[in-house]
Amino acid sequence: MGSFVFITGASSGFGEACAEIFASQGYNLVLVARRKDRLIELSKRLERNYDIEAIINELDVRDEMAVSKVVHNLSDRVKSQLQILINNAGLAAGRASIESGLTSDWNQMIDTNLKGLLYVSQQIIPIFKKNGFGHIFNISSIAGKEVYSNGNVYCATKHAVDSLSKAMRLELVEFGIKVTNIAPGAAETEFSLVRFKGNQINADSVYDGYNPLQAIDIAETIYFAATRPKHVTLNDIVIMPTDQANSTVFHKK
Ligand code: NDP
Ligand code: 8X3
Repeated sequence: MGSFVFITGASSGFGEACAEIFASQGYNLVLVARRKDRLIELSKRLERNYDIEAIINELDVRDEMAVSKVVHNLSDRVKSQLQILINNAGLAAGRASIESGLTSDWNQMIDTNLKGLLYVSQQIIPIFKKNGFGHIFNISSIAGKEVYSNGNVYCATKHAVDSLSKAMRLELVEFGIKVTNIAPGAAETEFSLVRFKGNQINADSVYDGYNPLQAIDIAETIYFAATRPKHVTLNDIVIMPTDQANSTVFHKK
């Protein structure tokens, strides 16, 4: 097939699951994240199991120059076959009121979820334009549709991702580039462990008493959207656990 998929935050959760599903269907990969050891392990496994090419780069998406360098250093062959960008790298840091929140947490979320997504997109969009096709997936959240208590800055970054998806659609429609915004509800990944800074008990309690989404559910949804006919784009997908009604109402047993 030859097509390449560029995935940010490929070292765990949704990004890793996307890498697996696209590899299993014969796509080649460019995988970036900060934890290089995980990328090495993942790329070796996927190349062995699916006979695909997986290029890895240790990358902090907050580093504008490093983002530019990683994309610049892709070969012309890879660039010409790059078809899909999954802007997935992101996190919540803490869950606190504005009065008591840590500004370092705010900076990390804004710099990663918002500015990092912009830096990567700015580098990839010209490649898609040159290729005459491309599909951008922006991972927002139900937190990008609704605001919940003490979610302030995380919700704001995800609302911003939702807005940027709309903005990209306006800018890219004339180039045949698709933009899909994905807004998942609660999914059991490393997300809560990161949010609660390694506190496993607090992280586990987020998923107590109901059946959350798994990373594979998001990956399958992205794969489905990526494989629609050329004239069809799924613009905005809200995907929830059946046990979750909105960002705060869960059916717990
Ligand atoms: P994980 O914590 O499992 O994965 C997050 C990924 O983002 C990791 O691969 C991590 O890699 C990467 N990442 C974080 N910061 C950076 C950075 N500065 N530079 C590069 N990569 C970075 O969580 P999820 O898979 O759940 O999260 C993926 C996305 O989905 C996030 O944007 C999250 O906000 C969003 N989301 C999650 C939901 C959930 O309930 N789980 C629901 C809705 C949206 P590394 O640490 O190696 O850099
Ligand atoms: C992750 C889902 O509801 O914890 O974006 O913000 S939520």
